[in-house]
Amino acid sequence: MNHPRRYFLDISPDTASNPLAPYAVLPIPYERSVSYGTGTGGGPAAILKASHEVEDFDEELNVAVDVQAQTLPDIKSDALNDEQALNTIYAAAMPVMKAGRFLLSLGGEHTITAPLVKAAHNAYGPMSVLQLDAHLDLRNTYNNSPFSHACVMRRVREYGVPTVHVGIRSISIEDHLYVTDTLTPVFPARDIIEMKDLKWADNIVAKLSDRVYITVDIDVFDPSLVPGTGTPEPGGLDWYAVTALLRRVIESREVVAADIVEVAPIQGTQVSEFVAARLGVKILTYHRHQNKLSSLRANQPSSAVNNSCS
Ligand SMILES: [Mn+2]
Repeated sequence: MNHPRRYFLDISPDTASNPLAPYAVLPIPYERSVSYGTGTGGGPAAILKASHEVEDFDEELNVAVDVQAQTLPDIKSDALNDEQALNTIYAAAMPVMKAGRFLLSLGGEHTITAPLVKAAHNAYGPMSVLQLDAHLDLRNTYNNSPFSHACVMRRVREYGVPTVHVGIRSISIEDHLYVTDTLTPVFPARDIIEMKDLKWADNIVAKLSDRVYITVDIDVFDPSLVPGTGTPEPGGLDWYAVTALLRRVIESREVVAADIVEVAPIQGTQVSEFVAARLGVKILTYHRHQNKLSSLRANQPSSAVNNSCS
């Protein structure tokens, strides 16, 4: 494919290439252990393209979307073995995190989260990982590989990083025994959907340490909203549940980095990559306004908007 390089958000090329911007976006088109549908390698480019269609105003917070984000070069790993590829991801993430910049990584399959969490943990210190996903990904190996997307959270836990799992609705016996043995917190999608208020989100936040890395497998959403993913599962969360949780977490914890993975574009529809792009923008916008989130409510004029319009 010979299209020009795309940036995250429809912003000036100067900002999108500024290595001092407070936010950085890392496209990681890594696809090798997919076990069912294919196409996650095309996820990052599709998300970048879709991000140009996201409006410059946040309808929930009533603020301009004025996130200064540098888009880093794609991680190219086709010529590398699994271990080398993951080391390359680690090496790209580390300087961004060492500089204290917020890194949003775009996958690619879920495997990429392991080196990203390792870098965050080494750069920032103790933290927990919040996983939004249909699946636990806690198997020790899958298809004879420890690098499978189905094992990524097991690898993360081997770094000594505790994990909290949300939106889960597809569990292997091995996953089940592991979370039971280790008392790992799991919040099934069914329980969240049946809750009448946002107490479920508070229960999740309570399980997180002060510092948090967020990984969003796009299959946390119901496949009626996001059909373009490798292993779709019925019974997923909707847009408002996912964004309410992310808002609550970013408001009350130090979120240092995030990723959105497993987007597998389907020809003829853009909804999957657009949801991912919109979610990425939401995460960055929540983070940019984290100190004011509790006071920013929908349908109230905010000083940020008034200033930008005056
Ligand atoms: Mn999944």
